[in-house]
Amino acid sequence: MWDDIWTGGDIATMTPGGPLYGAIRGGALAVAGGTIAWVGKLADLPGRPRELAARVHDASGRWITPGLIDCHTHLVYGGNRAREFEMRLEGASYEAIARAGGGIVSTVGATRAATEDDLFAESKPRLAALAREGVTTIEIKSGYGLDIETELKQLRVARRLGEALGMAVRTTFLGAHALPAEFAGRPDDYIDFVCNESLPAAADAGLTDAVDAFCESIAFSPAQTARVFDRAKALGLPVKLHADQLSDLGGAALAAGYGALSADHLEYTGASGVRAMAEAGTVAVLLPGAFYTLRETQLPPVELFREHGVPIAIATDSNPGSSPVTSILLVLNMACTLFRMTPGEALAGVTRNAARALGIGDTHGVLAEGMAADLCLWDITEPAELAYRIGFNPLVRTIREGISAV
Ligand code: DI6
Ligand code: FE
Repeated sequence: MWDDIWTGGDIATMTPGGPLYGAIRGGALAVAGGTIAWVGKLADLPGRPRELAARVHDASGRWITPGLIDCHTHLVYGGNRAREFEMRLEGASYEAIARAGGGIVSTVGATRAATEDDLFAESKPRLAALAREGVTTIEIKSGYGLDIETELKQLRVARRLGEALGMAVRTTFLGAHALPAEFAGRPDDYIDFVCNESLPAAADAGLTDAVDAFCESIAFSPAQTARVFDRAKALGLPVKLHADQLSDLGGAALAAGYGALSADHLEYTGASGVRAMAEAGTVAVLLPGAFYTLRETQLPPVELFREHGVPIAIATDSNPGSSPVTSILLVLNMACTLFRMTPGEALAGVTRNAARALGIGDTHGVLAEGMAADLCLWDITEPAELAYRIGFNPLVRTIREGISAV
């Protein structure tokens, strides 16, 4: 006997290799103990729904997709940068703003100053906004603390938020995000601190599922990034990387060399980086919200990723500076409009491939027997509607691990 069965709807299973979206018209999906027990055509059910499950739900005229996965965010931070946005539009340069104490440094200040409860309260509406659009799993990075106490505070808040809103949260330690003022002019000393103190502290506390770094001329060099990755590997933690966002420092290839789960941004990644990612099975995480906000013109090499079979995920990059985005549906649209991805690729980018980017592809991201019963029910006539509309939310309900969430 199953717990629940959904009948009468269409199902975008997102399993690869078959029809577009892995679509099953007139499908049925059964859940037992929080995992998917059966999925297929209603006509092929091994009996009558009422005899097979304790509860039968009619999904008629609607589509069921996997719960959406936002695999790259900096969602937990203090304050905001709206005033800075205004200043830039009034003509102030990024450098002038930074000199006046703005930019990422101001977010570090506000995040350090916030109590744990304040940080939780400030961040919760952002996570709730994503939940209302069908996000059931989210990755949240540290990186606005840069000292041990605040990095751990961010990660604890991320975990608490997941419990409060019934979402799966994967935490990523991003100590190597920016150089804190107390290490001004001493980036290698700061990397020592990350490797020997803050990263081990996060790992010891059991607060981090992966390790990330910002490899860029305005952040950390490939050599410094490699030191952080060596330490992560020694601690048994998987890595991912902010790579080639503003220039090609070879970040994608560096990440691939460490067997990274993902390399993210990638606007400036060249052919050798793409090949290295293909060989390593590293997922390309594209972030159209940052591309849009920064008015970037260099497009990521989407066609090369396709040619080499590199899985493409997309995410909000939700952060106060370069991507103040809390809409996964808007990101689907941006991926299509700005990056010329297809709606099918975009949906795979927030389901199957996003799961792989988090190392949970064996249990999440597709609707198949044995996978987590994380589902969204949408009032749409075809899956492409999710990416096609702008500013419209057709979510009817979300189920996480078989239980009603939104
Ligand atoms: N890349 C970015 O664009 C953001 N962080 C990162 O690693 C910027 C974050 C910020 O401006 O607060
Ligand atoms: Fe980011």
